[in-house]
Amino acid sequence: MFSLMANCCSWLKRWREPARKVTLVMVGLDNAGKTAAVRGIQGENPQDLAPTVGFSKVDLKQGKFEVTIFDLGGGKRIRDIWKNYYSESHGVVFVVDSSDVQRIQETRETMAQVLQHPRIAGKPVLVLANKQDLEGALAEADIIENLSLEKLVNENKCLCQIEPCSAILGCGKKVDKSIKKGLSWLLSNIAKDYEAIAERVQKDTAEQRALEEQDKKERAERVRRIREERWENGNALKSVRFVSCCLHHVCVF
Ligand code: G3D
Ligand code: MG
Repeated sequence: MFSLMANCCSWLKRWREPARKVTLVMVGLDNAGKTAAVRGIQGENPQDLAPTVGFSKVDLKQGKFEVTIFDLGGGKRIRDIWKNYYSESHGVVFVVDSSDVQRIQETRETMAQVLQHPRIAGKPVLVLANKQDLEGALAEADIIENLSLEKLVNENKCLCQIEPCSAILGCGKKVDKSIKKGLSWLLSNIAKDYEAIAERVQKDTAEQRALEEQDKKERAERVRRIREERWENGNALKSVRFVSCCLHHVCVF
């Protein structure tokens, strides 16, 4: 009887809690299946895809969470923008193409760079070992070994869960259960430490905005100076032309 009342109280407490806003960054090499996974979670056809140019932002509701997912382009040249999204992220979804054995080292190096970043280290990470439906796809244990996942997450103090999955299996309610399970794991681990992560997100985001603002001012100042120099040079050139024109007239007379 007592435990029933305790359960009711904790359910009531959770029910009255306000919705929590969570931002996730979804990264991984190009072609890993990030957009397919996010579309499946969103309830849209995961096979109806175009390559991600830059990034796409997806807002969805998951139980008590209002989730924003930044699905970032994974091409080598665009990976440099990922760090711009780290400060506002509460957690990470790293998608791996388990069938692409040739690029597993590149995946390992990329994952190491993400987890080592000071604005990511310490945050929870979900690894989706995607494309398990393809023949020759690496199994969970092989992925853990090839990515040195245990070492990586221990060194960077990231809670981590790996889910072997297939993003093209279905969408909405029919999305691969492992993706659903992984997402619930990630959200519940963020919720457990929500105040601390949210405080960090707020501080890091404010710092990043201040840096961006400073950058913007410096760039504007540089442009102003270049324009000023050009204007001065232009005027100097006009004076030279004017003087040479006068001299020419003097000579003619
Ligand atoms: P990205 O966003 O990480 O770059 P995409 O990757 O989601 O755009 O997916 C890249 C390609 O992989 C797509 O095929 C997509 O259909 C396929 N794909 C994604 N997930 C899976 C999966 O679990 N299994 C299989 N077999 N294929 C998957 P196309 O042909 O459109 O390039
Ligand atoms: Mg994409």
